[in-house]
Amino acid sequence: MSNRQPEARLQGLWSDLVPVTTVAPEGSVAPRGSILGRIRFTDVPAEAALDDAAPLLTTHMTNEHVRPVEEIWRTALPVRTGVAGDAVFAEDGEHLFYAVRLGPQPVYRRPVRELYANALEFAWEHGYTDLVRMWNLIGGITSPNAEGMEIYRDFCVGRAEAFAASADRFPQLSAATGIGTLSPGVDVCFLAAKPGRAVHLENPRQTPAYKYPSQYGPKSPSFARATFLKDVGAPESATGTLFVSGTASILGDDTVHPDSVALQTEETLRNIGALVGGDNLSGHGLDGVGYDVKDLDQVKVYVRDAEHLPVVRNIVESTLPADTDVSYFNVAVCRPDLLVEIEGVCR
Ligand code: 3EB
Repeated sequence: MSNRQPEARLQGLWSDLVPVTTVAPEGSVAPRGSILGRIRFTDVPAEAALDDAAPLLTTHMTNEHVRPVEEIWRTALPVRTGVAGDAVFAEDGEHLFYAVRLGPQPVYRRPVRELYANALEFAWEHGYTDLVRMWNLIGGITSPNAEGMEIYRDFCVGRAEAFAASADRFPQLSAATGIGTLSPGVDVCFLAAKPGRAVHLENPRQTPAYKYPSQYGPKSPSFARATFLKDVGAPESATGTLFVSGTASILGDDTVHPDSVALQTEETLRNIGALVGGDNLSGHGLDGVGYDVKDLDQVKVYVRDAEHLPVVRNIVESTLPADTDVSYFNVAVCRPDLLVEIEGVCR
């Protein structure tokens, strides 16, 4: 396997997390801001590390069917970076980016619980008590662990135990993605913020994941369908960024259209439309803000079977504007009957 640099960058993933002008002291940072964190989607995994003085998570999520890409989170504020155990982090006083890789395990439950406990403890200690967006990139997601339990279910147990143990500190779950990778092990990273800016959303078409019945696993997945992050210094205003979780062809708690990738893609886009629409946002106390599925950007599309890539691309490209940043990954989704999952950001 080669260790080459990504050939392509998701332009839209050069993201300013905060409105530059309102918070950056004049001339204190480079015009495009500092890097808070990077996620490199490439053909070999690596330990989370500081690279060029910025946190870098490297995950094995590309193969011959898709292009390597890099997601970059920027901020206009001065950044402090560091190492905490196996994890790397950066903070700017408003936001925290934290990234860590857990190598292959016979059973994930306990090491995942410890990873999450450490991560939540770190965020709490540094004052980043609003979780905003979490990514859980899981090798062999629908394969059995050493005890025969599906790795995603095994992962969910450890994560749920960590959240249960810190429920007094983190009573609210944030937007997240749980998706397959192409190497064993689990890559986790997240964005968190100082308190008072995050509003977590559910989807009117879907059962909250934390209420999924036990047929999907002994512990329900710990995430919300989206998180709205209000702009810094605008607690009353409805301006901000909406982080849309990995979304699939699920209605209620049921997978729908198990045999049609086209119908799954269309249902997923309808789910996102219902999630980001003004009715749903106002139902969560966010008045005067609402989006259309066409506003989704920094899009990641996960497709289980390589032969489905063309049909999924066609539907996504005919739904979203031509200048939308979309990246495709050929990885497994967390239920064997899910063929596609889509996430993104609305601004
Ligand atoms: C779903 O709706 C699809 O376990 O963190 C989506 C987003 C999914 C996040 C997670 C799982 C997760 O249940 C799977």
